[in-house]
Amino acid sequence: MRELHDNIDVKRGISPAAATIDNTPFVSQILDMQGLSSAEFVILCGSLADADATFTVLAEEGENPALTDNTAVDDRDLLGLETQAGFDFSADNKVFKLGFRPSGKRYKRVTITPVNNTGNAFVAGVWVTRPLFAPTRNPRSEISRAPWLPR
Ligand SMILES: [Ca+2]
Ligand SMILES: [Ca+2]
Repeated sequence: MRELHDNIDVKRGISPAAATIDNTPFVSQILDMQGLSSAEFVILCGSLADADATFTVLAEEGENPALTDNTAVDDRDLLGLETQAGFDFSADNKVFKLGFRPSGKRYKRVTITPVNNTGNAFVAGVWVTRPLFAPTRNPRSEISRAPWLPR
């Protein structure tokens, strides 16, 4: 099965929401990498109205489900760099991606932090993951509850 559909699982990253008009960070849902061979965080920009704002991307990980033990993901465990996934005010309607390799740390999170933003900024995100087992279900994989996987 080489098609994408049965080989990926998608999860909420950053839901579409009212515009952010200050420098409040966009914080993703925490991804659980158990049962996944890799994951990609996809950032979708809507309109970015500010004239000089920049948006930096930070990837963090840990062993605690709430990431109370968060540390920055080592660049070696990323596919592409956080700087390549970052953007500025001119990135209206553009899409960016940042890949995660299995690093030994189970939980992942992406934070997008605006600087100099006072205009309306719309930013959303999705986790696109590759489970160890296919086919995956739609809309949500039940892989993590599969009885043959370690708890
Ligand atoms: Ca813009
Ligand atoms: Ca500004």
